[in-house]
Amino acid sequence: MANSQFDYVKSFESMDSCLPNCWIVVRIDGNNFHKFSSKHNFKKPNDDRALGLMTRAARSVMELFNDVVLSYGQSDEYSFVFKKGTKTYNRRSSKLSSVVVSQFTSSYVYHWKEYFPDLQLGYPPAFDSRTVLYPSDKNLRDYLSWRQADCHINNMYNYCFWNLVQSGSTKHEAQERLKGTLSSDKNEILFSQFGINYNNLPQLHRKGTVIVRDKVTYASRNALRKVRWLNGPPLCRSKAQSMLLALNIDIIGKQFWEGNPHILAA
Ligand code: DGT
Ligand code: MG
Ligand code: MG
Ligand code: MG
Ligand code: MG
Repeated sequence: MANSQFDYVKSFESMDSCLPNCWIVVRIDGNNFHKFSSKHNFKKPNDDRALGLMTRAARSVMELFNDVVLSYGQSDEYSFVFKKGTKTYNRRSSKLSSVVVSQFTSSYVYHWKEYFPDLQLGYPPAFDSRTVLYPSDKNLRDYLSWRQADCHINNMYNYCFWNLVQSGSTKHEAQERLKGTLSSDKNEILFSQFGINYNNLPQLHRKGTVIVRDKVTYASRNALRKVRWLNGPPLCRSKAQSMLLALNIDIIGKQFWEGNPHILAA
């Protein structure tokens, strides 16, 4: 029924193409994961199975979209960075964010059993999604730094909070104890009360996870040791399938970016 009397309704759809020449970031975040993590007895403050499943789902997104040059995840969120010049879906914001979050969510459910073999999924989880544009490399790096700093701040708070609770404080008392404390105070609580040296806690918890593609040259040999190949070791897959690396390293400092200049050059 081409050119029918109904065609005009198409014009009500709004154009939502992302501005050219900007980094496109799609961030997904678990919807009410406070409840979801509690219902599935996630380990506190970090459940490595849950974090592993998040990274598995992020890998699916990067396998679907070759133009995602980097992704960064922590807690119940992942950010996907599309290269500045991507033409995927004509840069339509709603199409990008909806397909990313849909692929992520279905993968999360699809792979659940591999990460929680003894626990049935209690109900279908949902994730929200948004698209944000960053016009400069500095803006993009600051965005990623913001997310990694958030990971650090929450992680430190949560380690203190749950150690206080596990050692007999009520949640209210733990909250009161931590109110107004600085990072140095929390370090001290962890060390003197619980014998925990914050800097020795797993990098996965302190830094979150950054996923990059092959071609990666390493900022340091140190970083190389922390590499986890997500889809098999290099050189044994066809070139068509890109190799994805998961790293639990600092992305705030310049070392990561200077060691991997191709990411911002994308
Ligand atoms: P939202 O995003 O506004 O729908 O609400 P939530 O509840 O998802 O809140 P959000 O995203 O700010 O915080 C993430 C929640 O997920 C927080 O309650 C802690 C929980 N969570 C995430 N990862 C873990 C984990 O590894 N272990 C545990 N126990 N909880 C986790
Ligand atoms: Mg959430
Ligand atoms: Mg929230
Ligand atoms: Mg969150
Ligand atoms: Mg269609």
